[in-house]
Amino acid sequence: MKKKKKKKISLVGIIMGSKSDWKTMKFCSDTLKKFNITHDVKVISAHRTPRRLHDYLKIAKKNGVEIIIAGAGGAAHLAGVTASITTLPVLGIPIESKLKGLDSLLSTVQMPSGIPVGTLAIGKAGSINAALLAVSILSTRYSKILNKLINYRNSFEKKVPKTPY
Ligand code: RP5
Repeated sequence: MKKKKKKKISLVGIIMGSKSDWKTMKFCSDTLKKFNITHDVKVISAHRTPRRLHDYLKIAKKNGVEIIIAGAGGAAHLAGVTASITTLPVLGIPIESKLKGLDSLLSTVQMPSGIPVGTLAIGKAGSINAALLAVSILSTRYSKILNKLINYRNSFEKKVPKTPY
């Protein structure tokens, strides 16, 4: 009898408003890969593909996704709309835009009370930090991830010189 293939569970779901966001969101995926965190990556826009967002969130929760990371630029409502649909924690990455990402930052961070979005910095730093924050959240539940995070922090400290010259 053929063995049934074990379904790979994604712990993190990365979504972004446009394919053009990938150059920033790739840093998030690459950082999760360093920690061997299974994740899926989708282009889903709150205004261009609202049905896709609803469908994805339904499936994501059923499939074991524990954290959603959403990146969007301009009038960046993707993270907020996502947080309004799901009870999973949502981390938002403001993508650099024509206004240098300030519009994206304010649209993502300024959620009225009731529906929170954990907003990171604009662009690459936010993309990397969203992944690291997801790692940190997951580390409270998964000891393997915690060990990796501790190692990462230790190696990070070693990389910083003690003097500036
Ligand atoms: C947003 O509009 C996307 O997240 C992207 O950052 C921005 C521009 O999208 P494109 O015109 O490049 O598809 O919805």
